Amino acid sequence: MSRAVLSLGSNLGDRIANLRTAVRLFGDHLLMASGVYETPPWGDTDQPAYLNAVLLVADPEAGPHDWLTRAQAAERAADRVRDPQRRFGPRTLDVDVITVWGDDDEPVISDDPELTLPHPRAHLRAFVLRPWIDLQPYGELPGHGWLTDLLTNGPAAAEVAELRPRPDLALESRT
Ligand code: PH2
Ligand code: MG
Ligand code: MG
Repeated sequence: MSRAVLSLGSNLGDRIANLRTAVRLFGDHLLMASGVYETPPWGDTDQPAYLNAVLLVADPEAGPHDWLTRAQAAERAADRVRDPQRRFGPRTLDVDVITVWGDDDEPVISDDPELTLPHPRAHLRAFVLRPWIDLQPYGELPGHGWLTDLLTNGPAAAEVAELRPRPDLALESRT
């Protein structure tokens, strides 16, 4: 069994439709979808606000790289165009693999430059941690500790207040 936490983000085009494209493509592998949050742009701040959410997915057959392949397929389905000059720039859909648990239920730790696990910047990003804790109140970011501690004392804590829940925009959930 492999489970994963995926982060979704969109700040171009029909943002909620782009997030829903990802949800649809994960289909039967989707366990839960978080609430949707409107978030100020992080990193490269000269771009529109994002919608962000987090998915919990599972597939007995999938290895860590399968989640990456599926994430990239979802980005293509939303017509993502990459700008090599602007690593943190605007996009129709970004799907990042945040953490993966393997057959033994242990988190996968990897410094593979194509897929570093857990995601090397997740602990800095309120727009990842806040939706994630919707799904796993006792969740832990491997190597960084409890989500609840990260959200109150970690480097992302100051930004949590800037996130705006969008209960008017829901993603599907199978639970
Ligand atoms: N993604 C980025 C850069 N900045 N800011 C927010 N609020 N949400 C994102 O998903 C995001 C970002 C590049 O991956
Ligand atoms: Mg990203
Ligand atoms: Mg990405």
